[in-house]
Amino acid sequence: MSVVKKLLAALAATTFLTGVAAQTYEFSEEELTSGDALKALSKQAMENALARLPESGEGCTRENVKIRKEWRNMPAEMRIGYVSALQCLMESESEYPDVDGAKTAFDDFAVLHYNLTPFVHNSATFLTFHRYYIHTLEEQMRNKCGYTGDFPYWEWGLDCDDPQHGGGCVMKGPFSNYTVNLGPSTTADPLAYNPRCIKRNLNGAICKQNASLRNTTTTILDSPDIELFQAIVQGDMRYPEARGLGMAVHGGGHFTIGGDPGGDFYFSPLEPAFFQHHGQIDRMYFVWQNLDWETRQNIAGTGTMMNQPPAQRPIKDLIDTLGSAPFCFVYE
Ligand SMILES: *[C@@H]1O[C@H](CO)[C@@H](O)[C@H](O)[C@H]1NC(C)=O
Ligand SMILES: *[C@@H]1O[C@H](CO)[C@@H](O)[C@H](O)[C@H]1NC(C)=O
Ligand SMILES: *[C@@H]1O[C@H](CO)[C@@H](O)[C@H](O)[C@H]1NC(C)=O
Ligand SMILES: [Cu+2]
Repeated sequence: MSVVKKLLAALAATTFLTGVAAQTYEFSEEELTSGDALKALSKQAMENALARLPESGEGCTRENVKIRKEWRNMPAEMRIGYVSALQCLMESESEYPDVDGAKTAFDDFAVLHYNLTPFVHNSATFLTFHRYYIHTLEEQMRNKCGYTGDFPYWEWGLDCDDPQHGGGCVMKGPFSNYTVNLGPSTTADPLAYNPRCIKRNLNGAICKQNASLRNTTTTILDSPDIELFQAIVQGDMRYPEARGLGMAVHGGGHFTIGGDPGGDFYFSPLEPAFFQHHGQIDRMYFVWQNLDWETRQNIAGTGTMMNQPPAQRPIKDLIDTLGSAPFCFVYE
C-alpha cells in the first residue's frame, strides 16, 4: 500500500474520551530555565514507559525497543548515517508521477503534508498524524536507504542562546546542494516544479520567546488533558489557555529555522530539519503521555473532514509508542 493510502487511513477513525487531571510536579524557576526540570520529566517518562514493557518475548520488549535521541547525543557516525539516508531519499524515485514538482521520495512527504495540512493541524489528529508521518519517513530511510541508527529529535531550547546570524541560501553543510523542488504554497500552482535553493532565517528571539527549555517544560506541566495539551502545543486560539502564546512551541520550533520552505505551513517538510523538529513535538507528546499513562491514552476534538477511505490504521494504534504495531520506541 502506498504511503498516502496508509496515512489517509490513519486519519479515518477517531474515538473520544475525556481526560482526568494529572499529578502535579514542583520545580524551581532555576530548574525550569536550565532544563533540569525537563530532563527529570523525560527520565521519569522513559522509566514509566519501559516499566510497561515485558523484558523479552514477542512484540515490543525492553530488548528490542528503539531509543530516540537528541541529535547531539547521537554518535557522529550515526548522524552521518542519518544525513546520508535523507540524501538517499532525496535521490530516490517519487511515487507521484502525476505531481510535476515531486521529483524524489523525499518530495513525496511534502506532497502528502500539503494535501493534508487542513486536516492534521488544530485537530484531533495533529499529534498522532505527525507521529505516524515521521515514523513513515524513518521506515523509508531504513527500507529504501539502509539506515540502521536511531531517529533523532531536536531540543530547540538548547539553541536559543546561540542563534547563527543571517539568512538566505544554505551554502555550507550536507544540504548545500539540495534542491527544493516544489512549493511555496503561495504560488498559483504549488505542486508545480519550482527548483530553488533552501533558505533559512535562523531566529534566536523566536526560540527564546516560544520554544525555550522553560516553554517546553511548562507546556508539559500545564496541560491537564489531551485537549489542552494539543491546544497549548500549537497555540490554538480557540482556548483561553493557549491564547497569547503566538504559535507556541510548535510554531516556535518551525520559525526558529523559518525561511523557504521551513517557514511554509504547507511545505515545511521540504526543510530536512522538519523531521527532527517534529521528533521533538512527538517526544513532548511521549513525555506528557507517559507521566500519567493511565489517563493519557485518549484523543480529543473533532475527527477530520476525512471520513474516507475506511479505516485501516485506527488512531488507537498510534497512541502508544510501545504498541506491538506499528511503533516500538521511547525517547531518552
Ligand atoms: C555539491 O556539489 C559540488 C559540485 O558537484 C561538489 O563539488 C560538492 O562537494 C557538493 N557538496 C556537498 C556538500 O555535497
Ligand atoms: C512568540 O511568543 C510571543 C509571546 O508569547 C508571541 O507574541 C509571538 O507571536 C510568538 N511568535 C511565534 C512565531 O509564535
Ligand atoms: C515562553 O516563555 C516566555 C517567558 O519566559 C513567555 O513569555 C511565553 O509566553 C512562553 N511561550 C510559550 C509558548 O510557552
Ligand atoms: Cu505539520
